[in-house]
Amino acid sequence: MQRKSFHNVMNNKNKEISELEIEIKKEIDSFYNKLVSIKDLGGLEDIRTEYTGKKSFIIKSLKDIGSLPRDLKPVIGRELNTARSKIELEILKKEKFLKNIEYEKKLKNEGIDLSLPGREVVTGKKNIISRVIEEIEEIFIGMGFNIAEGPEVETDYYNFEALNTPRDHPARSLHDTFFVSENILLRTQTSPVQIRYMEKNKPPILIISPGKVYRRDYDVSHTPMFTQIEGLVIDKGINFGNLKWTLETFSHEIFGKDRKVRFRPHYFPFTEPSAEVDVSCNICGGKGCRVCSGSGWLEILGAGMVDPSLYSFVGYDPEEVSGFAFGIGIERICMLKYGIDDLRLFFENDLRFINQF
Ligand code: 2NL
Repeated sequence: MQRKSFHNVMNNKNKEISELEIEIKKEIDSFYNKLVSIKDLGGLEDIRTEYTGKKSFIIKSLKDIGSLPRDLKPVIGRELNTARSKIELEILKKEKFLKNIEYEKKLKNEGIDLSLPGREVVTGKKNIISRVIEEIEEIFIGMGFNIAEGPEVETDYYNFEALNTPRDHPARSLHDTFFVSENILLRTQTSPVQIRYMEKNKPPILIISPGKVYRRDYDVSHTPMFTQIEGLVIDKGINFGNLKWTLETFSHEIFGKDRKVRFRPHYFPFTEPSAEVDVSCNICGGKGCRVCSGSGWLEILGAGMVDPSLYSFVGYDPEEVSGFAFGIGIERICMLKYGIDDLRLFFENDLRFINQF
């Protein structure tokens, strides 16, 4: 119960000063009685308000002090202020004490049990395509090649024109191209990177250009985006023997020395002569099976001697230099290396697929 204020006590003007002091002492006693039973900070806030708030006995009495006889004012005023300081100090002490207890409790609850097993940290993994690109890059870097990169959005000129594929060339229909505008397109191969490189550099040239390429196709063996590494070697006296050695060496590094390699005549608009390169099928050992369609061979890349007519686009003299080029489809290499039978698996990002590697 909140007591009224000193004012009421003073209604009887003759009240003795000792009686007023008893009132103050009663208030302090009642405060101490309550304080000992306070067990938490919430309860402490309640008695802080009850004994030092605007409506508390002490504060109300201090306000009403003007109504006391002149000689009592300083004495009672001092006693009230002393009582107030005492109460405030006790509350602060108790507050510190309770906060300490709560902190200890919190520490205990949050205690770390070192015997518990650690939480698994889920980390990302490099995509299998990226890993195979890196593996292929290492092989060619080992042979002295440099890596060249370029834009995925290309001009018609660098993607087709400068690669011997003018608009009316029948080979254009081989690539279903994503056009951005009449002359801007998503590159269908990484050869434009090599044209740009030749424009800026003189032979000897020894580069590979890895990257994403785009074609309008979608089924088990085609996706609208896929990954390619093209290679280009140009110098004085480069011949088909150099091409054969380079690609045989590559095939053995990536698939193993036990695999046979063969070169089959083929056609590309930018190379002459051209070839496709096969490795012997590892499933049937070359006897013929479902994977190699009974042929005993698996196609892994296309290549050829750079058509001399290309040199006019980049200012090289075809009488001075010659070279070879090749193109490797990364997804195809991955499929053969890891026995993956659907190209679309690479792009679906199913964790069950990704986590296998
Ligand atoms: C394939 C075939 C090939 C090239 C790419 C090329 C590049 C320049 C000049 C001449 Cl700059 N040729 N690239 C040559 C032959 C084949 O790719 O089947 N790729 C998956």
